[in-house]
Amino acid sequence: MRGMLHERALSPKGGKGLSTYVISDIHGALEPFQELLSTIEFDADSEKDELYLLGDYADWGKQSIETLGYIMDLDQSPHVHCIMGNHDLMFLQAIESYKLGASPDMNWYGNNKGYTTWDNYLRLSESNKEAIHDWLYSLDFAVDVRVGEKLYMAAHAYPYFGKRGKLGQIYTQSKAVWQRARYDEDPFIHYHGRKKYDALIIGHTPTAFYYYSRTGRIDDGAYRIFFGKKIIAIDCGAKLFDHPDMGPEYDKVRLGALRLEDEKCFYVR
Ligand SMILES: [Mn+2]
Repeated sequence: MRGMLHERALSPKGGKGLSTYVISDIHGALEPFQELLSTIEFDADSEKDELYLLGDYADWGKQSIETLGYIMDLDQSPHVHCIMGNHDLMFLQAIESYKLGASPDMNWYGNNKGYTTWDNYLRLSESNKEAIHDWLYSLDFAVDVRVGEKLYMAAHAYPYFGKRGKLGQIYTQSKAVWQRARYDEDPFIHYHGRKKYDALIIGHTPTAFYYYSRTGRIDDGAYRIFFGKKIIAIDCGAKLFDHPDMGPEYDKVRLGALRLEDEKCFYVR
């Protein structure tokens, strides 16, 4: 569902209560994603549940197009909110180029493992191609989420505050999907508006990077949700699920969900 501000009360005590979940960087891992949704007992038809997906739905994983289709269906619910990631923006740019008769950018296709996405996209019917284009085009770059007393901004990588003229918009949108926040930074330092954000919730960078930045070492638990002073990082490395060749980290990566009411973390692998 589109829209910029969502307000949630805190969960009432007892039972599951109101639950606001964030998940990011699914990267074509459809079955783990479905397993995670059943782990958190997410019900897209319930007033009690809200789900924020912070981008990078496709690429890396083998089931990229299937994952997109599944999430596009989920997004029909008013309780599901999808944000743009850098991979989603690269895919959208590839589609736009294709419409003009050009090839997709090799940096996406190769370096960023968009090839399964693109090869399978080309096999889709024209109406399914158009549906994916329109959905990608509709994605927001950030959303405010209020849960109890706390105000979060959820974005793929970095804050986005909307229009600042054409160039400013392109620049800040690009930052919102690409810029790697540091573990100890206040990403709102240059924001001079009236809102008081408690934290930025992001995907984009596997959390092991943040644990390593903070402590100088990586342990077996490095692929868990990271809580910094002003950032909460939730990409636990699921993009490697279909890449056992990518080294020793493969055994440790997970797909995580965070419930904002009580900061409880859920994982599948
Ligand atoms: Mn990303």
